[in-house]
Amino acid sequence: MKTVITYGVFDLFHEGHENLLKRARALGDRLIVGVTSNEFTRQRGKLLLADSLDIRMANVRNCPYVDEVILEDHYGQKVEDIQKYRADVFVIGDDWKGKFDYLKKWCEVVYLPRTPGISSSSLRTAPYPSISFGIVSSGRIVRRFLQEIDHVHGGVHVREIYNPHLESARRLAEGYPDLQAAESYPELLEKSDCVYIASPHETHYAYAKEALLAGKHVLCEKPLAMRRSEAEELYALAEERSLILMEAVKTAYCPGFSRLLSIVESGFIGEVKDVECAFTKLTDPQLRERRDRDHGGSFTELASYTLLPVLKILGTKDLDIRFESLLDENGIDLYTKTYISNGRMLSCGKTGLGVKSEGELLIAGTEGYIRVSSPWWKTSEFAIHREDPQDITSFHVDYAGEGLRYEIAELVDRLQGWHTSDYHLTREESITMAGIFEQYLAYREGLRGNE
Ligand code: C2G
Repeated sequence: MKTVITYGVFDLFHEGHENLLKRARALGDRLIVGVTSNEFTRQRGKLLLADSLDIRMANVRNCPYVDEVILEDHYGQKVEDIQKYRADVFVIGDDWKGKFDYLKKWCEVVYLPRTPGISSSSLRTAPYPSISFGIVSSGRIVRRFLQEIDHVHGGVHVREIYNPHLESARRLAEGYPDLQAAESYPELLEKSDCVYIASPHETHYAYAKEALLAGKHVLCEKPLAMRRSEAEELYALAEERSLILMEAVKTAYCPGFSRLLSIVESGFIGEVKDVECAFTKLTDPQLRERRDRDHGGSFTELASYTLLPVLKILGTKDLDIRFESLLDENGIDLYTKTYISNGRMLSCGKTGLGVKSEGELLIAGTEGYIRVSSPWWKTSEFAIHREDPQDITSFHVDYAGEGLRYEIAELVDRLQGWHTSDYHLTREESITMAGIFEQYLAYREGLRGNE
């Protein structure tokens, strides 16, 4: 009996997949198909999936040429499976030509021609064939965004960029053949489905509001707004118009952070009692965030990150909030500690600009603690510790590139309608953050008054 094995994601199962499986089965007497898990698919760089794993496996199982379906969830598994299932032939489409030659040590390797004209990617973009992003601002983050969006293969393109300093947008656009500098914000809105707002903090609210009023989806850099009422208004506008509004706190959308939260929720460390985290940076004192007396400082710059695990774990209700800041001679906070408690759990988030500390996140519970290694906001390595110092369970989840690809992928997922929940960063969490920014700015004003 000749066993054939093949692997694939099989998202939106289509005739290309079926043809491949038919020809694979014809090479032997039994066909085993490995369907790649969501997490492993993502780890291999494909961020968008329309179908759940259950549906993808069921579609493959229902295909008449398939005898057995297995799950593929890690690198190196093919080598194990070929030996375990005594596979004689490994088959894959010729888009992978040469990539699996190392398997020839164990079995025959066959690359079959792909069926032309059809792919999961082209089907995935069908509901929203092409999503045009317009970017507001041309600061440091924009180049990163342009690199990261290339990793989200869902028909997303950046076409327009706008900066009130038109010259600066033009200069940036020159480096990218598909990018145009818009002459005005309304022009950018008119030509885009969706805007990414990465302008200075204090301008976010106005840009986001104008975009929503013009019927455009919004991905807005943090902080979305500096007042609770502004954030509430923006989410209400988005809801009325069935538009997506997302605050780009990138940690919220990265796979490692989601895994961490799920582990906390599942009671691995018992009841959580404390959350401590820090995000500090040594930056050039000439930068905007060190000079802008009204909107600069460590809190406005970095607290969106430190507030994230706190609100995720403590929730948004009945919070008691207290701040302690050290201001520089311009009245800008160089270092701030934010203490938030809800009567059952405590927390402390530290932000610093020009002050450096360890960028760790520690979550203490009644049965142990979780330590997320620095930089915790790019969540990748974390470990669960218990009373016995030898008792450590470690986790590693990939964090790819600059991490912005995860929030972009989430936006595309939601635009395409594959995923409708905002659980990674809820409206309530985002609004609560805006309220805490408002409270902080009032606290800092008070401190300045005392000087
Ligand atoms: N395929 C094909 N013709 C198409 C589209 C896909 O023959 N028009 C083949 C692919 O070459 C692959 C299989 O169908 O052999 C599954 O394709 P995908 O779902 O795109 O999965 P892929 O990314 O190739 O996953 O670990 C291996 C991977 O999981 C392979």
